[in-house]
Amino acid sequence: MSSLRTLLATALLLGSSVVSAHSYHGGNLDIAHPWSRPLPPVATTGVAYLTVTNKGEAEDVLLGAESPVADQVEIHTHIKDGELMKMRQLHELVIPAGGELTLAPGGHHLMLMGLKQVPAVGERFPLTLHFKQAGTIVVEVAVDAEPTAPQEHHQH
Ligand SMILES: [Cu+2]
Repeated sequence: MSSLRTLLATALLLGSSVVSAHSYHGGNLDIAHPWSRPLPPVATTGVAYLTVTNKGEAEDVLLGAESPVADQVEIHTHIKDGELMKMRQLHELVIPAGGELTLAPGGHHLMLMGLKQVPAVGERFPLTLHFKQAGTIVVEVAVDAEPTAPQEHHQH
C-alpha cells in the first residue's frame, strides 16, 4: 500500500514538471492531450481519452495500457444496440500509416477498472500505453472539467 502511495506521489510530482504542450512522442507516434472527465470521489471506474497520430509508413497497433491508479485498463468501444449504446472490450486498435486514432466520448476509450485513487480535476495521472511498433509510451492524463474538454475538432 505505502509503496503504491509513494509511486503515485512520485508520479504526480514528476507530472508537475511536465508543463505546456501536453503531447507525447514515441517512435512514429504523437499522442495529443490525454484527458479524463471529473469523477465522483466514490467512482470505481474511470475513462481516458487521447488522439494518436501515426507519422510512419506502417500501421501501428495499440495493444493495451496500464496505470498505477487502476487495477487494470481495458480498451473499449461503444456499439449501438438498438437505441442503446453499449461498451464492448477490444483487444487492439489500429493506427493506420499516416493516419490517426481518436479516443473520445461516445467512441473508443480506455477504461480504468478498479480505481485505487480518484484523481481530482486539475490533477494528472500516469498512463502507460503499449504499441506493437512504437513500444511503450508513458503519458499523463489530465483531469479536465467537463465544459473545457478538448477543442481539437477542425471545421471543414
Ligand atoms: Cu468503457
